[in-house]
Amino acid sequence: MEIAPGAHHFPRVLSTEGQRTLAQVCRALVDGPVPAYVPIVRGGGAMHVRMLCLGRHWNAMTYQYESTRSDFDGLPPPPLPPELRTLAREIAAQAGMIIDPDLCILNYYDANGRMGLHQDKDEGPESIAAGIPVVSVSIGDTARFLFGGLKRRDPVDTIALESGDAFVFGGPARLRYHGVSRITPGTAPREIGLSGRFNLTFRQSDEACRALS
Ligand SMILES: O=C(O)CCC(=O)C(=O)O
Repeated sequence: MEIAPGAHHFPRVLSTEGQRTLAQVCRALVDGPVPAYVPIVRGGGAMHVRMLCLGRHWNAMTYQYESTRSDFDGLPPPPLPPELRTLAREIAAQAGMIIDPDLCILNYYDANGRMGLHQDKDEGPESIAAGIPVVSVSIGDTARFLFGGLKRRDPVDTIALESGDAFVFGGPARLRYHGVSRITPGTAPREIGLSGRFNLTFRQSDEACRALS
């Protein structure tokens, strides 16, 4: 379903079994040796998610990617698992887009989880100018996803992102504002054994663009 030029919502790209497997992978990662944490942003406020970056770390103080978590514990982020990279590539292809992601931001939302309207613009000028998409995959509780325009004050569409859904925004939609206003607790399919919501956003940084060229 094309929401806007370059923005596609794919309901239930993951089967129930696929969601269950992904939930297990995400849980093992966020509770693993390099655990998810609640980032403090540069204004001093705490984010309303637990975050774990894979491949490269997004520093919430500098809004830059780096090889160690210098705003938290100094550890290198876990690598991006190859099967997740493949999943992102396949979903982008369904939208007619190409990505070779080198990083993923994995966020866990509890019942009070949310994320303010923002643009994803830290991946670098080359990646953004090329319109390389952000590929988002959601599992667990349904989120009220807000998808706006290129200016913060533009009107927003509200889209329910359910468990197993993907959302891809690239090309002319790459810099659209987006966020999550709320989670609906208890809406995750019972079979996947997850309370709350995981969202994974796959991205390709300029470093990866240069390595490929
Ligand atoms: O959780 C979502 O659906 C959106 C996540 C997001 O906007 C981000 O990680 O930048």
